[in-house]
Amino acid sequence: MLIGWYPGHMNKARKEIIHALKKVHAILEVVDARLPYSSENPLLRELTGDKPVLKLLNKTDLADPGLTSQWLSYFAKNNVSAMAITSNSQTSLSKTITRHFRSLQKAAKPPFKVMVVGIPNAGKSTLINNLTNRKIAKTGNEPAITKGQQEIKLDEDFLLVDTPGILWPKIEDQDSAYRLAVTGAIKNTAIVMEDIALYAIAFLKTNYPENLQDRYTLDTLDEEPIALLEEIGAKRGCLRKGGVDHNKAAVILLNDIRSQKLGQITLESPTEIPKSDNENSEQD
Ligand SMILES: Nc1nc2c(ncn2[C@@H]2O[C@H](COP(=O)(O)OP(=O)(O)O)[C@@H](O)[C@H]2O)c(=O)[nH]1
Ligand SMILES: [Mg+2]
Repeated sequence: MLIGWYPGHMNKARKEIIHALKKVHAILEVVDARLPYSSENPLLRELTGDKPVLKLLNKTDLADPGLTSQWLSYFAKNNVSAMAITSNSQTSLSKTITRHFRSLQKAAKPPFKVMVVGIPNAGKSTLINNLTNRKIAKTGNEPAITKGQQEIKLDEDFLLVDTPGILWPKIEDQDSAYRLAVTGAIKNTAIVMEDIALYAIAFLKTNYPENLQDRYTLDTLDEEPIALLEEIGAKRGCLRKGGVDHNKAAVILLNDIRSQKLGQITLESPTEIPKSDNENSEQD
C-alpha cells in the first residue's frame, strides 16, 4: 500500500475530530498551496457540518503564484472562504485571521473557539506557533509529529485549540496520492521513491519543462521519464556497479523539488478537480 493510513486509523481520527469539533465555533483548515485539492481531507465538509471553515492555502512561498491566484478565484466562486498564507514566516497572521472571524463571532458567545485541522505535514503546528507567537507545537518535516492538548488565548475573546485535528489525505485517488508524495506529505518509508520521482518527472516535463531542464542542464526532454531520471542520476554522481542508482537519483530530485530548487511549483490546477467533488458545479 502506498500510504500508511488504514481504515482503523481513519476511524479513530474521524471520531476524535468529531468529538473535538463539538467544542469549537469555527475551523481553520490548513491545506498545501501546491496541491489545494489533494491535500484536503475528503470528509472534512461532512465532519465540520455547518460550522464556518476558513481554508488556508499554506506554503504559498513554495507554490506557483499564478496558480495560487487561480485557486483563490476558484474558491471565491464556489463560496469557500480561502486565504493564501506562509505560516513559517508571515507576520500579523493572527490579526488577519482573527479579523476574518470577528464578523462571525457576533453570532457566538465569547470566547470564540477555533481549531486547526489538516492532513499531516500541511503546516498545522507551524501555523499554531505563528498565531500564538510561541513554540508550543512541535514541527517537523515528517508527518504526524504533533501530540498533546492546550488552549491558547489569541486575544480577549478569541481562543485557539492547540490540538490540531490530524486527518488522512486523499488516498483513494492515485493521482492525489502521487502528488502528496512528491511534496513529502507522505512518509518516505511508505513509498517507493523511484515511482514518485518518475511521476514528478512526467509532470515537470509537461508543466514546468524549463525548470527541469535548467536545474539539471538536460539537453533535451524528448525522452521517457526513466531515461531522464538516469541522466539526472548520472550527472549527480549516483552511480553504482552496473549503472545509475535509481533510488539515489530519485531522492535527489524529490529533495530538490521539496526545497524549491526547481522553483515555485504547483502540482494541480482547479481545472483538474473531478466534477463530482465540486459541490457547487453547475448541474443539468
Ligand atoms: N516553505 C514553507 N514551509 C512550511 C510552511 N509552513 C510549514 N512549513 C514546513 O512544513 C513542515 C511541516 O510543518 P508542520 O507544522 O510540522 O506540519 P503539521 O504536520 O501539519 O503540524 C515543516 O518542515 C515546516 O517547517 C510554509 O508556509 N512555507
Ligand atoms: Mg504537527
